[in-house]
Amino acid sequence: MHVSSLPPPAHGHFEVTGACPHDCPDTCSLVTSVQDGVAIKVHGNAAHPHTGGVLCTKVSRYTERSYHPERLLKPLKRSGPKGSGQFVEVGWDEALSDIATRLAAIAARNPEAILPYSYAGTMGLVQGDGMAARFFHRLGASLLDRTICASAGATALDYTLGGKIGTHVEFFAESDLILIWGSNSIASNLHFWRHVQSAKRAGAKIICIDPRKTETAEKCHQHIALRPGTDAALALALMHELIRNDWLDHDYIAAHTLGWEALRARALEWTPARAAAICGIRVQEIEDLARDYGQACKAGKNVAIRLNYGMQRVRGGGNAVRAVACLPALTGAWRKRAGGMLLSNSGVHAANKALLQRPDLLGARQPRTINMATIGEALLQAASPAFGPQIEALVVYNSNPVAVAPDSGRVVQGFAREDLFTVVLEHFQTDTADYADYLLPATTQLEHWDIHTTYGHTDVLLNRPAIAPVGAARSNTDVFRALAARLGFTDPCFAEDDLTMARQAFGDAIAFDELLDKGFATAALPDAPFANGVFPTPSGKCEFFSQRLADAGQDGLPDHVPNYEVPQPGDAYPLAMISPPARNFLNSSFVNVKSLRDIEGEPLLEMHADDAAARSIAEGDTVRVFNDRGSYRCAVRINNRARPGVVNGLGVWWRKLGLDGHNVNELTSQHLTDMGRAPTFYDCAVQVERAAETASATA
Ligand SMILES: Nc1nc2c(c(=O)[nH]1)N[C@H]1C(S)=C(S)[C@@H](COP(=O)(O)OP(=O)(O)OC[C@H]3O[C@@H](n4cnc5c(=O)[nH]c(N)nc54)[C@H](O)[C@@H]3O)O[C@H]1N2
Ligand SMILES: Nc1nc2c(c(=O)[nH]1)N[C@H]1C(S)=C(S)[C@@H](COP(=O)(O)OP(=O)(O)OC[C@H]3O[C@@H](n4cnc5c(=O)[nH]c(N)nc54)[C@H](O)[C@@H]3O)O[C@H]1N2
Ligand code: SF4
Ligand SMILES: [Mo]
Repeated sequence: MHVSSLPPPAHGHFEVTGACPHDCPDTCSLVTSVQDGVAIKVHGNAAHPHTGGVLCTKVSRYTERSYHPERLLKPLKRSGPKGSGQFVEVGWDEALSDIATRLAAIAARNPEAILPYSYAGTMGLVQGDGMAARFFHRLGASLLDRTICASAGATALDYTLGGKIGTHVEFFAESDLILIWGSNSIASNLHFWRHVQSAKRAGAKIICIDPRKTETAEKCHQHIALRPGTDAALALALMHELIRNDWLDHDYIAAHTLGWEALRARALEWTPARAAAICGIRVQEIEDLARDYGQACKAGKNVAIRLNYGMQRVRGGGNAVRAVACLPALTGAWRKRAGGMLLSNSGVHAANKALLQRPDLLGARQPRTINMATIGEALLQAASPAFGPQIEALVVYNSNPVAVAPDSGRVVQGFAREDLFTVVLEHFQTDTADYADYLLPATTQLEHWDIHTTYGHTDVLLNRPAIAPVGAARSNTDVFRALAARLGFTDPCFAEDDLTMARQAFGDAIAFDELLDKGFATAALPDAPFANGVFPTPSGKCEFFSQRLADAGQDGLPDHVPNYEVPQPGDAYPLAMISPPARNFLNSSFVNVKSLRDIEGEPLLEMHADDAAARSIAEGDTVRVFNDRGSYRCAVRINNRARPGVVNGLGVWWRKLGLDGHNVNELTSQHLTDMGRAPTFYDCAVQVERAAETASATA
C-alpha cells in the first residue's frame, strides 16, 4: 500500500490513512482510496489490529456523506425569520468580518455573554477544542461544561478507580464470562463485539443487562431486562450474594480497597428480593447472575464487565457506575488481564491540553461555566448577579444541540431568540443550523489534519487530509485562526498550523514518525491495569467509600438513587421511556444520509404488546408520545424489544426529518445526574396514545 506524504496531489491514485472522527469507542483507522483528487472509498485499515480492516455500515458510506448533494459549500447568512432556515450566500471575507465585528462589540461589554457550544462531532484534538479553545480563552468567553454524554460515568470512575482506565478491549477475547452492562455493543461498539465473538467461540458465557432486548442482547446467552435506572440496586444485591456465599477475594479487598466494612453493611441491606422488586426482574435472575459471576471469579476464571454509558443517563447514573465498579475489586477480577471492567480507557493517554487549548490566555480572568446539558434554560435566562450576563452570542461547532440536547421545547425557544447572535460551523443544514445567523461550511475528516485518542482501545491515530476541501469549506481551525486575526489576537499560537498542533498533542510521549508512517501508534502499557492495585485515587485504593464524595455532602458509598420519574400504574405518564441510538446513525449524524436513513425507515417507538393492547394500539400505527414537556409523533413497533412498562424511542432523528418536526428530546428533561452534572435522557416518564390521524384513517 502506498501511503502518501502530505495531502496527495490532484492526479494519480493514493491510499491515505486517517482516523474515524466519530464519537464511538472503536476509533477505527481508515484508509481512503483517492483517484485524481476524488475520494472513491473509505476502508478499514487492515494493518491496524483494532480495526481489523472492518468499518461499520455508517462510515463505510463516508464518501456518500462528504460528497452529499446537500453538503454546505459556501458561507451563508440568514435572510428569513430566525429559525426559518432561509439563507443567502456570502463571501468568506464578509462573513468573517461581520462575525468578528459582532463578537468584538459584545466582548467589549462583557465577553462572558459569548458562549462556544461544541461536542464530539469530531473527536479530533485539533479540529475539536484546539484552535477554538485558544480563541475563546483569549476572548474570555464563558466556558462550556461538556457534560452531554459521559460525565456522570466519568466522575463516578474517578471517585472509585481514580480515572478512566480499564481492561484492554482486546483481552475480552480471552474472557470466560462477560457481562455487557448498559451497552448495545453490536450497534455502538462493533469492534468490541468481535472480541466477544472470539470469547464466545472459545466457550465464554455472555450476559447482557439492558432494559431493551437489543440486537446485542439477542446474541447473548442470557438477557436481564431490568427497569431503567435500577442498576445500582442490582449491583448491590449481587454484592449481597457475593458476601453471603463468600465469593470474595479477601486478600485483594484487604490490600487494594477502601471502605470495605461500610460497603459490606450497605450491601447486606440489599437482599435479592428487595432489588428484584425495584428492578422489575425475578429474584432467581439475581441469584443466578451472582452465582455465575461469583463462582467464576472464585475459581480464578477471567471475568470481565463491559460497562457503557446506557446506565448513567438517569438521576442515579453516577452511583450506578460506582456500584458496578466495586464488583471487580470485591472478587479480585482485576488480577487477570481478561478480567476487571471497561467503561472507558480515555484516561490512558493524557493529551497536552495546556499546550493545545492554552487556558493561560485567560490570564487572571475566570469566566463562568455554562452546562451544555441545560442549554435550553441557559439561553432563556436574563442577566442576574447569580447567572451573570444574558447569553448574547453562541458559536456552535461539532454539535447539533437543537436535536440532541434534552427538553427541545426550551432549547428551540432559546435558539429562536431574535436578539441572540448565532454562528454555526457545519457540514449540513442541521436542525441547529436552521437557527444560525451565519452558517459556515466545515471540512470533513477527509479534508483536514487531526490526531485522535480513543475511549475504547489504547492507540493514538493520525488523520491526514485525503482530498482538498469540498467547495469553499474551511476547517474549524482555519475559521478560528481567521477570527483571531480579525480580532487582533497576536499570540504566536494563533498562527500555528494543524500539523504543528497535532505534534503538540502528545509531544515526545508518542513517536510522531510512527503516526506519519502507519497512521497509528501503540503505547506500551501494563496488561492488567489494577492487578496489583495502585489505583490513581487519593488513597491509592479502589474507593468503595469516597471521602471526596462525603466531603461534597454526598453519600460516600454507592447506593440506589431512584429515577426522578418513576412511573406508577395510574399515573398520567405511566411508561418509562429510554431513547438509545439507532444502529445506522451516530447520534444525529448520518440521519440525512439517505441510504442509512432508508435502513432505519422512520422514527420508531418500540412497545410491549401488553402496553399496546391496553391502549388499543396496533403494529404500525402512528402514535403520539407525550408528557408535560412536549410531544412527538412516530410509528410504533410492537415487539419483544420493549419490556412491559418501558418504551424505547429510538434516537436521535433530525427534528425536521421526523413526522411532525419534533424528535424524542421533546420529552426528555433538563434534570441532572447525581454526579457529573450530566443529562438524564433515559429517566423520562411518558404516555402514549394512537395519533388522531391513525384513528381516522382506519375508522
Ligand atoms: N451506531 C451508533 N454507535 C454509537 C452511537 C450512535 O449513536 N450510534 N453513539 C456513540 C456515543 S456518543 C456513545 S456515548 C456511545 C454509547 O455507547 P453505549 O453506552 O454502549 O450506548 P448504547 O448503544 O446507547 O447502549 C446503551 C444501552 O443502554 C441501555 N439502557 C438504557 N437505560 C439503561 C439502564 O438504566 N440500565 C442499563 N443497564 N441499560 C440501559 C439501552 O437500551 C442501550 O441498549 O456509543 C457511540 N456509538
Ligand atoms: N434522547 C437522546 N439524546 C441524546 C442521546 C441519547 O442517547 N438519547 N445521546 C447523547 C450523546 S451520548 C451525545 S454524545 C450527544 C451527541 O451530540 P452531538 O455531539 O451534537 O453529536 P451529533 O448529533 O453527531 O452532531 C455532531 C455534529 O457535528 C458536525 N461535525 C462533525 N465533524 C465536524 C467538523 O469537523 N467540523 C464542524 N464544524 N462540524 C462537524 C456533524 O455534521 C454533526 O451535525 O447526544 C446526546 N443526545
Ligand atoms: S463509527 Fe465507530 S465503528 Fe464506525 S468506523 Fe467509526 S470508529 Fe469504527
Ligand atoms: Mo455520547
